[in-house]
Amino acid sequence: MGTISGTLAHYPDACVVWVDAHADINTPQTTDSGNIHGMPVSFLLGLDKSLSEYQWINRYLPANRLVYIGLRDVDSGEKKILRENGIKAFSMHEVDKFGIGKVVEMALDHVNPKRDLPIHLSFDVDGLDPSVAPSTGTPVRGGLTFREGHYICEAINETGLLVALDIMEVNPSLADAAAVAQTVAVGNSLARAALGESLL
Ligand SMILES: [Mn+2]
Repeated sequence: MGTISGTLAHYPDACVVWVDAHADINTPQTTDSGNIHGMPVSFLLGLDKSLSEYQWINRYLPANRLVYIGLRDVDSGEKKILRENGIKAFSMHEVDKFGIGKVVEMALDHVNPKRDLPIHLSFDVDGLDPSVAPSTGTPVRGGLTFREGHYICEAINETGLLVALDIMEVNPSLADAAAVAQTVAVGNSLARAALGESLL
């Protein structure tokens, strides 16, 4: 919420590419768990303004400037919110069906059709498969491969439009030391790819 609000303050026309196993778009009304960490997108879009703690959010992201990649654990209330607000989402089903190259192209065609808007990339490492990024709080099997995750970052770098990057949910207090080192290394590697490191 903080970083995307900051991006919108500086770049009011920015779009957001949100890579995650989860949609994080519950509202205080739809949530089953009560976890605020499952709600930030609903506050950023202004779908729920009931919590006084978040009334500092005063610029809302239009629903058509958000796109998800990698979803595979979405609550029923969240599915309804996505449908009702016309929010574009590419789940792992679409990644399997079309391949990651096509999915990134379709995602950018939706939020950034003329390739002229600033891009905020929010990359939750649980978008990756838990075998790739194990040290995270809410792992979900069946996620992006190491290369699929990097491809997203590389392709967004190639647009020349990246203005902000979040690498989210790396939690070094979870899992054993080797798994922590692996997850931190993957997070660093994703950041380098987003900032322009290429294979050749
Ligand atoms: Mn997540």
